[in-house]
Amino acid sequence: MKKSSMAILAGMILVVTAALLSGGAMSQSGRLNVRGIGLQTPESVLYDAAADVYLVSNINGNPTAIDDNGFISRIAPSGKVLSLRWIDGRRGNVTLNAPKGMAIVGNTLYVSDITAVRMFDRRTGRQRGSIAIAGSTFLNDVAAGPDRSVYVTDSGLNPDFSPNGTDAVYKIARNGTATAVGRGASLKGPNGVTVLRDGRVFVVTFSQTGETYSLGMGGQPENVKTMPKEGARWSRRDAFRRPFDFQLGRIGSVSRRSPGEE
Ligand SMILES: [Ca+2]
Repeated sequence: MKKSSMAILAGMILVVTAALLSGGAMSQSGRLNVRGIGLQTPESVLYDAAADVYLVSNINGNPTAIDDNGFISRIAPSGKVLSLRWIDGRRGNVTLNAPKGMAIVGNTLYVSDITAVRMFDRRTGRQRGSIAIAGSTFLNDVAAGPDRSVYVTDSGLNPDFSPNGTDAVYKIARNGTATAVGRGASLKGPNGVTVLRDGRVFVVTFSQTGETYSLGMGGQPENVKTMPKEGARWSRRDAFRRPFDFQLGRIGSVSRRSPGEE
């Protein structure tokens, strides 16, 4: 290869790298991969339809560490990073350790954070307080209910991911009061949660048995379904398909990864 060709090639690589660093790259399938932007243990993605932006929760470290360094990124549908640390636990006026699930009700963004649910202004990112969930250990997914309530799961896990029995699904009423609508080891580590318009609550388990179920009136699992096996492992989804899932595919590379990875 001639020297001049090498120079051109080197230039091309730089352009591609710059494109990746600046946001996303559209693949032939139409999927947009956002990487190389500084995400830290990205956990979940929420589409804010009113603002037409994607919010990405970043655990940034261990999922149970009280390190106040979690952050939430704001990304445009084009893949452009509007603000990597839009909400940032490292700021003095923000408490956020290991953000996981998120949901929006009205103009409030709810974010699970180990043993509390943090609230932020959906428009400005300003913190609007926090709701401690007594007895919880590993709050995970968050979902908006039909009556402007918010549901949050507790997967009941120790820092080493062994079960500890605090398994529960909590409902936070509009006045901020949290009550368990299901509780106990029979819930098998509630992970993903979604709530239908009729109020039915569906849960995906964290456990390796790979189950989904709806919560009965007494808070017990009903309509238990086992998910298909993927190779030797059970599928262990974090979330259900929601109406905006087709859009989630546009930033498909944002998914659960090992701590420290991007
Ligand atoms: Ca953290």
